[in-house]
Amino acid sequence: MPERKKIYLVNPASGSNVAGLSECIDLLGYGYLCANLSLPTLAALVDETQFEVTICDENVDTVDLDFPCDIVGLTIYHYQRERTYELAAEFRRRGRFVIVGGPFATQNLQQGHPLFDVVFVGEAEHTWLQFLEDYLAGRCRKIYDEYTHPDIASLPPPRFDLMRNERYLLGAIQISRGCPFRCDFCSCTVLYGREMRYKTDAQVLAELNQLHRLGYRALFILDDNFAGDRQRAREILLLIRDWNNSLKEPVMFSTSASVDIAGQSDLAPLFADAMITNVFVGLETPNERSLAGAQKFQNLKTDPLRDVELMHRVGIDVAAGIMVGFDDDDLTIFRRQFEFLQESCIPVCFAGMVLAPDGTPLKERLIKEGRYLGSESVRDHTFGTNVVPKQMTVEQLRHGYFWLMSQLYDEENFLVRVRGILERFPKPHPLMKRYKPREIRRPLKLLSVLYRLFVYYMTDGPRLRIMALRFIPLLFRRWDHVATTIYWMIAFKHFRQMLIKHGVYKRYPEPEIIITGEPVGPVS
Ligand code: B12
Ligand code: SF4
Repeated sequence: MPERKKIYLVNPASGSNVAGLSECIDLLGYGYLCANLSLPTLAALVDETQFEVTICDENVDTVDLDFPCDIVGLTIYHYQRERTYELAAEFRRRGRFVIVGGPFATQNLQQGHPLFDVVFVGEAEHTWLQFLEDYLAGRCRKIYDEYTHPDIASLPPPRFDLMRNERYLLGAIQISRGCPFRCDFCSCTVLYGREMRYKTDAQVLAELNQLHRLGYRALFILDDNFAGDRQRAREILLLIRDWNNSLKEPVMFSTSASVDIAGQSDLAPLFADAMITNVFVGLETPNERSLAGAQKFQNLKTDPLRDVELMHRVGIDVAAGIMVGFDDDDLTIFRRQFEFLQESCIPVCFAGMVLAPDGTPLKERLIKEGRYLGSESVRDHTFGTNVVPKQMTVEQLRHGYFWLMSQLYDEENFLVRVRGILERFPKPHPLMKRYKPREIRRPLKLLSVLYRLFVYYMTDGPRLRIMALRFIPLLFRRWDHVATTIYWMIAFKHFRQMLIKHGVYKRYPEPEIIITGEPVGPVS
């Protein structure tokens, strides 16, 4: 039998970022939030009699530049492109055959790139198999493009076994691809289409069981809009609920969904029953004209604050995504957003400036109107923008945004939101009685997390010490939610550190008073 060809699949480091909770992951004793599923998904399709696959995720491991292999496969997302280019250059220098795929390749490398022998454009389930066949036959193309969206209902479970599972906080599972909505700033629909594609019940169960066997007790359903098809979402929620009920040690989930799930009377309770208790929703803005301008009509058909409250009342910890700098936003938006979020009682808010990703209708419109600043400034998604807003200057937008962030993550304001949600939370779900986080099997690790958190709050200045003291009565009042409250304390550390890193953890004058458009520095 001929020797198997060796494939080394590498996910380059993503760098610190708000969405990945990078500033608190070390405190929790993990390397990264969750795995990216592109490489384990492709690895599962490989014929093992012909190829041997090794996966390295640089977020949790060290890349071996001299790894003995025939093919190096890199994944490339926008935020890791510099690192991907660096690695590609190193591997090429060592004479390796280097291939690349992923959202950045789909949107920016359609014509190929001198650092890569092969570029994959689009979702690669079909083209990957074609490439492997061509490689063995010695007739590879430079570009493998796929402009249709493959059916995911026949995919084998991703090769989770090739990942360093002990280094991820959450296990990752993808149940669907696509989103039916058409928000003009979103690249998900550009990449994965508007038609919802779901895995079958059998696939979902196989993946859940595998992740459970690997020891995960917290999973991230990393779909863009898991409830995009309400009927299928209901079926899957029931499936997960029953699966969870059958387990001695159940699992907690987080995912993303549109806020209007709460308007469907049975859906939010079903999420809670399935133990999907952490849901990210794109609230975006309280400015209805901005929602309409961004084509986010689903948020207009509902009352977001009421929906959030409904979710809180069934025990779902909502995390909010919001943006400032839409065409219909003027300088009053920053305070409006702040008040809206305080009223929402959502502790964890991911706020950003409006940004136009590649391939989106928003980017096309901005280019036509001469208001697109170029993709380079997208380097940092959370603290950057590539949009010239209509009703303020870029400087005013930045300033207002920094003001908003420093208000949201002011100790007192954060506590107000935590208090609010705890008042709304019901008793924990009965399954929680059987819930044992992974850390419980390593009590020393759990103790060291608590110790590091304690040291952080006690030694990083008087404001944090006072905050910690004010958390104590909350912990006791809702002892039944002590773990979630500690999670918010950890998340607060992340946001605070992120703001400090970006020089934003300061007091800014309120944006209404900025009228000159000149850069305005923080006040002490
Ligand atoms: C989970 C996730 C995260 C996790 C991290 C996951 C990780 N370890 O990297 C968290 C929550 C931390 C996160 C954060 C962010 N994310 Co994110 N995230 C995702 C999400 C939901 C799933 C990724 C995944 O596993 N997909 C499943 C796989 C199977 O799909 P895929 O990667 O596209 O792979 C297919 C093809 O692209 C191709 N392919 C991919 N790689 C390769 C390699 C080879 C060799 C080949 C042949 C083919 C190939 O084949 C695969 C099968 O078809 C995607 C959206 C999505 N639906 O994919 C967004 C997504 C990747 N995120 C995105 C963004 C913008 C962000 C943030 C910047 C958001 C923010 N504002 O802060 C941050 C930055 C993170 C950072 N700096 O690390 C964008 C990236 C856009 C781009 N052009 O690069 C996406 C696509 C969402 C979107 N809006 O369009 N994210
Ligand atoms: S609902 Fe979310 S995933 Fe769907 S198009 Fe809008 S922003 Fe994108």
